[in-house]
Amino acid sequence: MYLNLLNMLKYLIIICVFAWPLSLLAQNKPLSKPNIVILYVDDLGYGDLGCYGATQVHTPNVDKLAKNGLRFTDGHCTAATCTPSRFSLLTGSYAFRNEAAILPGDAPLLIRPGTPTLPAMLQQAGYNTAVIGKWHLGLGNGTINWNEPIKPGPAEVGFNYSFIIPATLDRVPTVYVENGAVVNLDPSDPITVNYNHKIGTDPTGLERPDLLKFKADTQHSNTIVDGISRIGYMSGGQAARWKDREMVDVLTQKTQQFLAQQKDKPFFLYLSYTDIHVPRDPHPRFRGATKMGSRGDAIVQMDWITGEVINMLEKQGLLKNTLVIFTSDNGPVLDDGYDDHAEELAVHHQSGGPYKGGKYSAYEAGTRVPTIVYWPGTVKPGRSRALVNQVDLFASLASLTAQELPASSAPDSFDMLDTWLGRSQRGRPTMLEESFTLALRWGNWKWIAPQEKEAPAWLKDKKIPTGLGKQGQLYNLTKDPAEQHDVSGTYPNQAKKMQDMIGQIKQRGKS
Ligand code: NG6
Ligand code: CA
Repeated sequence: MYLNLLNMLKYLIIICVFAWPLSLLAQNKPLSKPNIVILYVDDLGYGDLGCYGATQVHTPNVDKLAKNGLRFTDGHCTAATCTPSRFSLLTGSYAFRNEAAILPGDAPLLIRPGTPTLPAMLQQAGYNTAVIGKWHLGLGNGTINWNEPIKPGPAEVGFNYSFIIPATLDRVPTVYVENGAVVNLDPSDPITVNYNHKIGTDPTGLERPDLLKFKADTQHSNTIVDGISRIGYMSGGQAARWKDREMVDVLTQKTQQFLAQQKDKPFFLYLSYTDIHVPRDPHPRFRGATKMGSRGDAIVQMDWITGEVINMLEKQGLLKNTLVIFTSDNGPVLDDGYDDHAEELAVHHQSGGPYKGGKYSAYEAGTRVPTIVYWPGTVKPGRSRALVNQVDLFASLASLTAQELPASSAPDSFDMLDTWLGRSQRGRPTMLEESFTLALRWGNWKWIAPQEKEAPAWLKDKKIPTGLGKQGQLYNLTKDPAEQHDVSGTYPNQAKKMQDMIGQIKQRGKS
């Protein structure tokens, strides 16, 4: 009798031990492997959306995501420029560890194949992965032959499918690359690219300003493609060259194709918009959508494509099982090399919201960007003030999909899943902000490290406050969110402590 009871107890325990995780799994099933979509805008500032206070531009589609999702007010990309932020997003590592800086259009791949990456981790978790849009992380191993299969590239760092522009809208080669091959390449008209000297017979902006849609500064006055002079020289590939005004529809169509093919596996889509980076030449149907010229109209175009993607997910019945993260790669910039009147037309618009600086800047608007998480039925609508950073998406999404990260991977990425999904208000205790110097957030304290090096000459000509200086600066963002009053003189110990903390982050792996 006694033995029987013991046996029964044993079975009960066995049943419980096995059934409990199974029941958890069943409960969590829709949670553990949702589709994941990162909508990554180029150069969108904190104040550029209606849901973040803009009044001169209407962004109903993104505003809807914010209204029905979780809107962060202290969400950051890791750096105030593109390549470093993208490097961090995909590797979970601060960019300075790899000296990641803005790359030319013919630079080699910055992420070494074999490096643990967010898409590779998701592949491991059973996802089909894709990147569509701007890449700007380099391609190939050295000198790229654009007329042959181009690798390593997205495929070698974890993407099953890629349809990219290699660098930026303002850099050659101005072609799409699909799964490592230039789209529409005519072998009898091979592509050559050079970032040092002119090649081929295409006119440059300096030679033929009369051919230009808008004037440009010297750096942006090399080969003219589609009426716009670019950075760098290019010859050949006439049939392959993109048309700026058609790009939004090309990217929408590619996204549609990718989504339509998804059936059995969960998918990860990194949709990397080319808006609202310069040169801003939106489709004519968006022209005049705002009174802010092409920068405002590009924001409306960006809002449109966002709405299209959400509609596609809805039509396919995927919304409830798709985690959408909408954010930007760096803060805003108005004049970035082309004479598109962005500055003079933005008189009533604060592209950085209440924050100082913008793209290239160590001040808050350099990295504090719109950040919205949308997952109907799972993420409760609301607002979060927690300090979050894109570098944590790697570890957080690994946690969501139950993947173990090897100790050596994603050294700066922390599992902040509960915060990203709004289940917790706990933010990062500390966080680096990378620009031409390093800054550290520690709660609401902000320290901008002293920097001996000066800003590049082209940046000095702009009105952007970079935050660079031989003296460090300390701000209390609770009292002074716009970083107007440097209090390092009043709190020298705090300043020293934070400078030391930057030193420690540089030394150690995990920060
Ligand atoms: C800068 C370019 C700027 C932009 C930026 C990269 C000059 C003078 N300025 O060097 O126009 O292309 O690089 O932007 O060349 S990012 O968003 O990709 O980081
Ligand atoms: Ca950018």
